[in-house]
Amino acid sequence: MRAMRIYFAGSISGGREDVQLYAEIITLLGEFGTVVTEHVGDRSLTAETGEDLEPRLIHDRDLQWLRSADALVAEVSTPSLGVGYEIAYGVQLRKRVLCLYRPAQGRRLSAMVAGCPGLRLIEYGDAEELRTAIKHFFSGE
Ligand code: 6K6
Repeated sequence: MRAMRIYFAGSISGGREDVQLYAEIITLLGEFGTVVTEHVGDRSLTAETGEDLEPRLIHDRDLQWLRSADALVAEVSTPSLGVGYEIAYGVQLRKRVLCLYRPAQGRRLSAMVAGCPGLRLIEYGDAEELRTAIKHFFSGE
């Protein structure tokens, strides 16, 4: 049986404040399958420089990876156009979609994610809750 392919989505142009957290989530996801987007947790990929590739190539490559994935896991605490776009695409393709959100004062998750029936949304506060949410999602609970 081939390993599950997991597409992890996290903010790049939207801001890299959570990049360390993305790297930790990618490590956790590695217990359940192959993460096809490990670069999202790479500190050297910044909002200003990004990857040194044409936007069209990034777009087509990322959507190809998403089509080939079994599940999409998105960290949505930092708002990102690209992550929202990937979530919509994953939902349209009827992929399994998990959105991870850390509530904080002064911000609110977009209703387009919070109200989407095609995904699982988990709110978490610490690393333990994050781990539990990911474990439950991949064990089908
Ligand atoms: C240009 C400017 C900053 O970064 C870039 C290009 N680099 C990217 N390389 C790989 N994937 C990307 C890149 N930019 C966006 N993505 C995809 O969109 C990733 O899969 C992320 O999950 C998501 C981030 O979207 P934005 O809008 O925050 O960049």
